[in-house]
Amino acid sequence: MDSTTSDPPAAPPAAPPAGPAGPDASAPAPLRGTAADGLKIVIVGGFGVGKTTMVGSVSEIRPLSTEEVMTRAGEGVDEADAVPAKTTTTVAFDFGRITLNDRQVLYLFGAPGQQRFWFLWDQLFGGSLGAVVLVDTRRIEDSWYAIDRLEHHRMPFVVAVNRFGERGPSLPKVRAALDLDEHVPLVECDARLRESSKNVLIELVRHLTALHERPAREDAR
Ligand SMILES: Nc1nc2c(ncn2[C@@H]2O[C@H](COP(=O)(O)OP(=O)(O)O)[C@@H](O)[C@H]2O)c(=O)[nH]1
Ligand SMILES: [Mg+2]
Repeated sequence: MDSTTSDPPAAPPAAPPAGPAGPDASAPAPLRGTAADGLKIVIVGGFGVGKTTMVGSVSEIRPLSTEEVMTRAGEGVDEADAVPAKTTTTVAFDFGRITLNDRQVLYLFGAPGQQRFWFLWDQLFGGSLGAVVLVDTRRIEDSWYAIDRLEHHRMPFVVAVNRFGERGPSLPKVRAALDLDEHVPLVECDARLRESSKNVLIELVRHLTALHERPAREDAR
């Protein structure tokens, strides 16, 4: 993906502002003028599983989110009953950014979870390096569709269990319920926490690296 070429030219290199508590996501963090490679990662999973929360916690810019207040029009269409605390919903996608180094920038896209927006997913997958599937253990089956689409597109992914403060089933039980291949990483996370969300992304990058290196190892045999 070469999405950085359309940005205004020659913005002076600027480090993201960092306060005592680290980078402030609400402060402007201009894209470095040296940024050349835009790497894209998508975050998918069922409705209310924490996708918008994860993009928001880990992005260095205030995430662009097309969040709208839910209305009666969604009743009986979206599964709002399963997520009573949820008052807004993503109507297109969430967008966040993380600067990796002077040249490389990671773009995060959170896909809308409701079934009526699923047609957007296949386009969102185009040009992506890999994906994070978020799972709420109270509604594991809501993430089946995401895994099905990713396998269809042969897109590498990791699965992150967002616990919502509940103990829920163990990771091996979640793996069995999702019928996950043993090589697919499965990790715990709290999407509200920056460090935890960051760890999920690091797990995905490790997985991508391992997949990249595996054919070379097999050739060497
Ligand atoms: N307790 C708890 N609440 C969370 C967690 N992650 C998200 N939430 C809340 O769950 C609701 C749904 O999250 P949201 O990110 O909008 O879900 P999305 O539909 O996947 O984008 C919001 O009210 C969040 O504040 C979590 O790890 N623990
Ligand atoms: Mg959302």
